[in-house]
Amino acid sequence: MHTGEFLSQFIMEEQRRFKDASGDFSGLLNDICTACKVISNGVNKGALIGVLGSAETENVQGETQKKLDILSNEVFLQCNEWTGHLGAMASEEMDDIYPIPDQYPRGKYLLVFDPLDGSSNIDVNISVGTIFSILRCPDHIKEPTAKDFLLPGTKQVCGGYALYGPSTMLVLTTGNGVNGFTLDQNIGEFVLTHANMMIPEDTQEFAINASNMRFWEAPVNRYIDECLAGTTGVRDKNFNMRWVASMVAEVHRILVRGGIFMYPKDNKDPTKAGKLRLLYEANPMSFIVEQAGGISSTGRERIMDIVPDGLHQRVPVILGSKNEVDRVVSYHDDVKG
Ligand code: AHM
Ligand code: MG
Repeated sequence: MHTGEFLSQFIMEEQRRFKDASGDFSGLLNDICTACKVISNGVNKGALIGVLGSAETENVQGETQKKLDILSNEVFLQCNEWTGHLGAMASEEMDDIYPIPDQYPRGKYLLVFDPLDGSSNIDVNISVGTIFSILRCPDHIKEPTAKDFLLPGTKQVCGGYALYGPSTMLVLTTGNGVNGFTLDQNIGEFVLTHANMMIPEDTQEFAINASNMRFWEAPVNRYIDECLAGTTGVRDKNFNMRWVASMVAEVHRILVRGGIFMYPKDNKDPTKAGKLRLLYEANPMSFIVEQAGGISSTGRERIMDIVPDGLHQRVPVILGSKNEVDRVVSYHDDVKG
C-alpha cells in the first residue's frame, strides 16, 4: 500500500530546512491541523449533533453569531492554549485578545484566526472554512497585548485556511510556496494532494457580490461593466461569474483555476473601509495568493503592507490572477491621476 505524503511529514521536512528550529512552529501547525479536523467533524455532522442555527449573540462587529462560530472558536482555543507554543490568540469571535491562561507555559508565537468563515452558508450546507495567520511575538514580550498583534502581513510566519467542502482541505504557506492537503477521513490525516499551487495569470472569471453594485466606487464599476460587456466591449472576451459568499471557497477556486475576487470599498456604510478583516481574513489570504503568483490589493495599496490600527480593522480586498488585479489597480490609479 502506498500513501501520499502526510501533512505531519511535510511539516517535519520544512522544519529540517532550518537547522536551529526548536520544533515549536511545527508543533503549532500540528495543533492547528488538529483543531481544523475537529471543526471539520462538527461541520460535517451538522444537524445530526444540533450545531446548526443562530446562537442569538453578537460578536464585536455587531454580527449575529452562529452556534458553529462559537463552537469553532472554542475548539481553536482548546487545541492551542495548553501547548506552550503561543503567547496569545485573537479571533473574529472575541472582542479582545485571549492571553494564554496562567497555568500554561507561554510561547513565542501569536495566532489570529477566523474560526468559521462564510458562516451564512452553515445552515444551507454550503462550503465554509477556517482562516489562520501566525505571527511572531515581538522579542522580550512575556505578556502580549493587542498592540503586539498589529503587524503588517509581510511579518506573517504562516498563512493558511481549511476548507470544509465536498472534501476537507488544508492549504498553507510559510513563505516557500503554497501546498494543499486533503483530509482522508478514514485515517484522519491530511495528505499532500496539491503541491506548489500556482494561480494562472489570466482569467475570465470574477467573484463579487453584485447586490452592492450601487455602492461601489467608479474603478470597480468600470471593471465589472467591461467584464459584463464581454465580446461586445473593450475586453473582447466573455467572463463567467461565481459568488459562494465564503472567502475560503472563492480563494480556493482561484488557486485551482484562476479568477479575481473582490470585496471592494463601497459607500454602503461609510464607517467601514471594507467588509473583510485585515488580520485574520485579508492578510493570510494575501500571503497565500502572493506565494501562488497572484496579487492582493485594496485597489490603492498592497494589503500585506498595511500597518494595522486595530485587531478587527476592515479593508477592501481585490485578489487573484495577476493580470486582472493589475488592471483593477490601474483603474484606481487612473482616478487618482
Ligand atoms: P464572516 O467571516 O462573518 O463569515 O464574513 C466573511 C464572509 C466572506 O467569507 C465572504 O466573502 C463574505 O463575507 C460574503 O459577504 P456577503 O454576505 O456580503 O456576500
Ligand atoms: Mg470571516
